[in-house]
Amino acid sequence: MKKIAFITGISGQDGAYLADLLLSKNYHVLGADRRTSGPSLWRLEKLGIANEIEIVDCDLLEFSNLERIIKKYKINEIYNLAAQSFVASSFNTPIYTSKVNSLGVLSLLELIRNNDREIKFYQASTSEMFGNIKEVPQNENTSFYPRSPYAISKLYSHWMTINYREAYKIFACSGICFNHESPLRGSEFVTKKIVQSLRKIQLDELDCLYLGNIDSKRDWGFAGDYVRAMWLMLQANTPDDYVISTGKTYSVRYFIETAAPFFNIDLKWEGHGVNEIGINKNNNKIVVRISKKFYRPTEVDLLIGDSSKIFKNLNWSNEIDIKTLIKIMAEYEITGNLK
Ligand code: NAP
Ligand code: G4F
Repeated sequence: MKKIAFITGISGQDGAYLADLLLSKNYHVLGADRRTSGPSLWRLEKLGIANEIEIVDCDLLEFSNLERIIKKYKINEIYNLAAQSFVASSFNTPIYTSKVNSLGVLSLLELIRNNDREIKFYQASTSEMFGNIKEVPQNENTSFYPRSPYAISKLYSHWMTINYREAYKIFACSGICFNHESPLRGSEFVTKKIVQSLRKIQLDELDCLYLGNIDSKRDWGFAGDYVRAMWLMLQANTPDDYVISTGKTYSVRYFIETAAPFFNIDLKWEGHGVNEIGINKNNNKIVVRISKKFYRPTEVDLLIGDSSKIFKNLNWSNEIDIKTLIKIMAEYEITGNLK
């Protein structure tokens, strides 16, 4: 009998890579997709797996459809990846963000508690919970100081996951993932925005890339590596929480500088703060400008993870480093090919 995995957020970046991994391990994959006015399964199509997944109509805010799914299928593992995941948006939609990212998770945990406590549960937690960091690098014991409605909503569900594990002995795990990217990353996130815009500049379809704080630093890994960690967590002997990261950190500025040459752009910087500009030395055109519009009311300046616990317990480490990640993302913009 095939194991059944239920993935919420199947239409997102991680949902697609995780589905691909689980199919390769012979799971029956049930993917939750909510109704949207446009096509939502393009990532699964890009990976060539759209027809291998059973899609179920499901919004995390609709308890009744979650309940129908849990009662209908004999689910072995739930990977809760669905979220309003864009930090910047959460400042404008704090109530909506909290409903999906906090109460949506609680609904799933309640359904497991009341229907089938054998179901294993993965919660997509985030390094954003460290926020105004209290130590460098951040590990599972570092205290949290969230700096956005998004991070606060995720902290709620992180603790709820731990509470259901301790109170009801549910196999519930929280993966504290640091930023992970890929060619299938959403266009609103900075890495994808950079490579997409640089490609358009190269093709004369865009004059200039507008960014916010280019000096913030992130621990960027590859999504394909991170979904492997999620799966490993649910195969362990005991449920636990893990930091998933590369242990290296780079600025947004570094990301742009490293990506630019793939698009025949040779960058130099002039000016400071909001007046800083990035000039293409090849033609003296301004290709990067700073816009206050992309600053956040409260920023997370630096993230860098320590994943020694998951390396020691589950033998996980990342395989793709930052330079390879940038290369993969840049080449995808040019060729449109994933593999
Ligand atoms: P993503 O690409 O933004 O995908 C989010 C998914 O959630 C989409 O499939 C989206 O569906 C779905 N969703 C949003 N609201 C929903 C709702 N009310 N009901 C059902 N589905 C809903 O995010 P990702 O990068 O794959 O990240 C996956 C998870 O990991 C998220 O929970 C994110 O917060 C967390 N995380 C991500 C990172 C990272 O660096 N990528 C790091 C740490 C944690 P639509 O397509 O319909 O919008
Ligand atoms: O790419 P970002 O929007 O990712 P952020 O905010 O770090 O959040 C991502 O990673 C989290 C894990 O740490 C996830 F939980 C979350 O769901 C999401 O996947 O921004 C990265 C950095 C920020 O410091 C931001 O201020 O880039 C800076 N930035 C500068 N200019 C920009 C821009 N970010 C975006 N999105 N757009 C800009 O124009």
